[in-house]
Amino acid sequence: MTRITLVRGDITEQHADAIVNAANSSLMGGGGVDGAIHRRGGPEILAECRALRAAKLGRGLATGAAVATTAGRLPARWVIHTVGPVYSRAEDRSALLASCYRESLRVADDLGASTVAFPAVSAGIYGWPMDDAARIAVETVHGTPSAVTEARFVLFEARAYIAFEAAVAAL
Ligand code: AR6
Repeated sequence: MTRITLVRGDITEQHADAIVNAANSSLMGGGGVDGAIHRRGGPEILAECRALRAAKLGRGLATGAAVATTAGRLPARWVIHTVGPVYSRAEDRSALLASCYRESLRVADDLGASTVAFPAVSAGIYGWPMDDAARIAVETVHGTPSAVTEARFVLFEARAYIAFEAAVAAL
């Protein structure tokens, strides 16, 4: 049974076995959480991402998929990179967002990670409305069987924390 916890803060400072990165399919870094993780974690993470691209992800990491690297100088042991969908009003991409959380938990199980910190995937640069992003995140983690003992949502902004609190209360 995975316990869901919420904290306000910066995911790069989290002491957890793994932290999840809201990456893009290139795995070559970007803004938001992705930028912060590569900046604070140092060049080792990017070097591993390059190696993964060269070895088995020639076309990049698909939306909804997840893959792990070590965490360089971060307190966590691993970074699980996942690619959220860009929000669209025209098309329902919720299944892809749910897949990010399911696949990240699957990778965490493969690694033997018991504590995993998640950001609000897709709810920043990718434009997903926060309440909906929070509901999908919380319901998916709650509904996914895994050996992870703690899934910690690390929310940067007050409005994100409030949205996740409401989503947990609605479970
Ligand atoms: N710790 C925790 N949460 C954070 C942090 C942090 N250090 N920094 C930002 N957030 P985003 P996305 C929050 O944009 O929407 C990148 O360029 C942020 O306030 O990081 O999935 C990638 O390379 C928001 O609530 O991820 C992709 O191109 C949430 O994390 C693209 O952005 C997610 O915001 C991915 O966009």
